[in-house]
Amino acid sequence: MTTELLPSPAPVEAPQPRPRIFSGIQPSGIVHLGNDLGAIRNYVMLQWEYEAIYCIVDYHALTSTHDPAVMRQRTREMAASLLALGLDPERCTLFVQSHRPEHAELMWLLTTVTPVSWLERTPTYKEKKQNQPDDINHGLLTYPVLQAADIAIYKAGLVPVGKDQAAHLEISREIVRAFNNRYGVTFPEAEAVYTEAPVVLGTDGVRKMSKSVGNTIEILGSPDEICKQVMSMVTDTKRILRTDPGRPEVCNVCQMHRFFGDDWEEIQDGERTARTGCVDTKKLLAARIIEHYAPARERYAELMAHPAEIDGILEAGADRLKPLAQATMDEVRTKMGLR
Ligand code: AQP
Repeated sequence: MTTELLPSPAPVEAPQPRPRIFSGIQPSGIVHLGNDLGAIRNYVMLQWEYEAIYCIVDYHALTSTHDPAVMRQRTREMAASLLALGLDPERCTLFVQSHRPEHAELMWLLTTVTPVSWLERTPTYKEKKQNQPDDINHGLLTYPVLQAADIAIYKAGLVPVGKDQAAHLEISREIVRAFNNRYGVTFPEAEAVYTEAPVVLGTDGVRKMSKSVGNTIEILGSPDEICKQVMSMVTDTKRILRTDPGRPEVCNVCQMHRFFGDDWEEIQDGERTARTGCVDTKKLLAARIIEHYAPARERYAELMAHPAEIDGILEAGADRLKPLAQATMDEVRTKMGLR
């Protein structure tokens, strides 16, 4: 009788931790199409593959929102918007920046490795100086250091954002590099992750869609509001008559159709051959945006009717992050000679 050797059991592999990502969004109340196509779609998708941490950055918003009641309301609205658009608190951690005060402490420590000249050259700082000349507070200048701290405190390696954040993220990388050089490697230099629409143009068809410019399409607004905003969109400025052939490659309306339906080629062709007019293309886009976001709009209304549920999710998120944030702070304080 031969004795057969049993095959040795395959080594049991420990489950690999999912790589960590982080992103922040300001509690601005409204969510526009640029936020969704440029960033939130990635938040939703990446929560399945990554350990995803998403933060409503109220400390940042204090640089321009000064009414406490407005701040509270907008924070809740932003949380409800993100949840309505698909963030799942079972798959990701959603929390409010000020609920984890370690962000502010790390920011202070990082300011000590950050030359002021880096901050003064930030494009958004220069922009804000023009947009709110009567309120150039120090927070506007140090905004990128707080952003660096937001990402670094969780040692996130990837940051889903829109392209408008590229310069900020580059400064974040420089800041953590400066820290690592001085105190030893502590933080990863996080990389941006972009969607297929890293820059969504506003209804003017020229500038980035942005609340402060007032060229937004508010996706969770009423169908009437969405319709009005879409119908105000600037199309191909060289197409004067209905019979003029259009240039879909420069028409913002046509470009947006790419994300709402699988007949983009046909829509482009219709415009190119003047088979369809700009008004037709806009009406169709408005209808599709309204339809696409209808379930999110419904969910948003439900959530806003149950504020305690929203607050519970945010609180649980901040609690879950406490050990991680505190471990980083312990390490940083030790490395900097603070203990
Ligand atoms: N137009 C856009 N195209 C692509 N991505 C965009 N994002 C914002 N606008 C566009 C991305 O959305 C995320 C949240 O950004 P934020 O917190 O800066 O959002 P916001 O305040 O709503 O952006 P605005 O409208 O541009 O604000 P203001 O006018 O106040 O400065 C980020 O990942 C951002 O890249």
